[in-house]
Amino acid sequence: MTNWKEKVIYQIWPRSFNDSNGDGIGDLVGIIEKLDYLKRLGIDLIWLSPVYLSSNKDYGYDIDDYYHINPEFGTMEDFDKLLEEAKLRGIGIIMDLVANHTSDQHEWFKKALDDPSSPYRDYYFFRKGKEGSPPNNWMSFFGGSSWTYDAKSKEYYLTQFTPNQCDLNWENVNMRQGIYDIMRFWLDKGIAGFRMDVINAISKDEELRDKDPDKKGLQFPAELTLNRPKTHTYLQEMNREVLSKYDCITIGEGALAGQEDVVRYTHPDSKELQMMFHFDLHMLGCGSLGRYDFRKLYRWRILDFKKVLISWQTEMQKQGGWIGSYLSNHDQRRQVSLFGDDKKFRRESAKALCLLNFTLRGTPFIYQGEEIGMVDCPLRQHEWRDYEAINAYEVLQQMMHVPAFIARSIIKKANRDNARTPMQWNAMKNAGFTTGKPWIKVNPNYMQLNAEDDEKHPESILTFYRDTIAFRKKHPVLTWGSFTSLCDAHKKAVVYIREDNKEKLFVLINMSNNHTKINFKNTNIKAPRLIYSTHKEERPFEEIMKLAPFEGRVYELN
Ligand code: TEU
Ligand code: CA
Repeated sequence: MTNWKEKVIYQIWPRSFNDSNGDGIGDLVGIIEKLDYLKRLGIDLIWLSPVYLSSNKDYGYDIDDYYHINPEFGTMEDFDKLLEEAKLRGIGIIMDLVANHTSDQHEWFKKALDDPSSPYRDYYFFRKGKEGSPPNNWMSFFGGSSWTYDAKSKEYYLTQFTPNQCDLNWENVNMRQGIYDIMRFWLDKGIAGFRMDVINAISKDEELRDKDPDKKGLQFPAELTLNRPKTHTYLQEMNREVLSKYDCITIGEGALAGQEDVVRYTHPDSKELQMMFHFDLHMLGCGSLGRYDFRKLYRWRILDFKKVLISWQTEMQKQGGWIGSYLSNHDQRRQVSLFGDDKKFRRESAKALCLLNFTLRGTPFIYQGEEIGMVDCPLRQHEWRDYEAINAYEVLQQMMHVPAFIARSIIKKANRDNARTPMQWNAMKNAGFTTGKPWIKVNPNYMQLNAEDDEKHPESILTFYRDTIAFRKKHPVLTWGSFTSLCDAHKKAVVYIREDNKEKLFVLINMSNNHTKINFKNTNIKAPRLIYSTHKEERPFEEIMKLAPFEGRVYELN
C-alpha cells in the first residue's frame, strides 16, 4: 500500500488553469499541456476540482452527472488521456467527490421533483413548511435560508449551499450505494483517490430541529448539520465497501471541523479517512458566520495565527490525527495577500509561507498560482463571478442593513474570485491563459508576475517551491518526525523542532514585515548548522538571532 501521507499535492481549479482552445475556459487538454511544468515542480498528485457535468452555479460543485465530463472541459477521452499522460510522469489524479449534494439537474433530483411518490424523493430532504415559512430556521452556508421552495408540491427541499445544490439524504441506503458506484467507476479507471467536499456535513439532525428556537431570524445550524455521530458510521461503511478495496488516497474537507472531529475522521483505528482539511487558520479575522460576517470582522495578530497553528500541530500529533496542510485553495483569498505581504515583501512572504507549509506535520497542498506568489485580484462588481459573493451582496444589504458601498467593499476583499482569476503563465496577452476572452478577469499584474519569468530565475518563488519540495522529500523527518513548538510567546516568529531518531531540524520563520530578534541564550540550542533558508546570504547561528522580514531558516541540531 502506498504511503500517501508523504506525497505533495497540487490543486487545479480547471476553469482558470489553462485554456487550450481559445474559448476562454481552462480545460483538460490545457492541463495535459502543463504536466511537464508540474513534473518539474516536483509534485506527486494533482487534486482536480470537479470536472463533471455541472450547472455551474457553483462552478463544478453543483453536479448534474458524475459519469460525464463537463463539455467545457473536454471529453472522457481527454480525461483518460490526462490520466495516462500524468501516469507517464509519475503523477496521480485525485478527483473531487461532491457527495453532500447534487445539482437540481441531476437525474435523481429531477425524478424526485417530478413525482413525490418516486423512490428518489427520499434521496433528498423534502419537507412541508411551517406557517408559510421554511421547515426550520437553518441559514445556508452562503447566506439566506437553507430551504428552496417547490411550488408544485408545495414542499421545501434542503439546499445548504446554493439553491440548486440539493442536500442528499445519507439515511437512504440506495442513495449511498449510488454514491459508492460513482466512486468505483472512477477508481476503476485508475484515479489515485478522492478529495471529499464538505464530507463532514453528510449527516443532519434526524428531526431537522430549529437551531436556537428562541432566537429570531435564521441561525447557522453548525451542531445540527456538521460532524454528526452518523457521519462516522457512513464513512466507515464507505471505507468498508469501497475505499478499503483500492490503494487510494482520501482527504476530507472538514468545514468547521474541530480537532476532536478530525482525529476521529483520520485516526487509523477509525477506518474512515486518511487526512482532513480544517478551516481554523482561515477563520481568523472572520465573524462566526464566516468571511462576510462584517459584525465581528477583526484584525488578527501573528500570535493568533501561531496559537491556532501550534495547537493543531500538537493535538494531531498527540491524538494520532492527520491533516492536509494548506494555506490557500479555491475558496480562500490568495495566501500572500491573506497571511503575507502582497506589496513590498511579496517574494519574501511567499517563500516564508511555503517554507512553513512544507515543514509542518501534515501532507502539503499547493493551490495553482501559489507557487509563483499570485496575489488577490480585486474585482469590480460587474466582474464578480462567484455565487457566494453575489448573494452575500444582497444578504448584507437586505438582512443586515449594510449600505451598498460598504457591502461592496466587504465583498471585494473576501470574494472567492480573488483566487480564481486565471493562472499567470507568461507576459503575453491574457497571461498566456487563453487566446480568447477569459471567463473572468486576468490579474493585470501578469506582466511582472508569471511562471515563465519565475522559471528563468534561480531566486524566484517558483524555484524556491521546487527546492522546498525536494528538501521535504530529502528529509523524511519533515513528514514523520515529531513537532515541538518553541518561543510560543514570540510575537513575530514561528519556531519549532521536527525530530526523529535520525535527524533534528530546527525551523524559524519570521511571519512579519519587520526585522525581529529571538533570544536563545540560556537554552541548549547551540551552534546548529544551517541547511535551508529563504534568504541566500550566509546566516550563522547567533544566540540572539536576527531575522529579516519574512526570513525563514532551517538548522540541523546536534
Ligand atoms: O466548500 C465548503 C465550504 O464550507 C465553503 O463553502 C466555505 O464555507 C466557503 O467557501 C466560505 O466562503 C466546498 C467547496 O470547496 C466550495 O467550493 C463549494 O462551494 C462548497 O463546498 C459547496 O460544494
Ligand atoms: Ca477551453
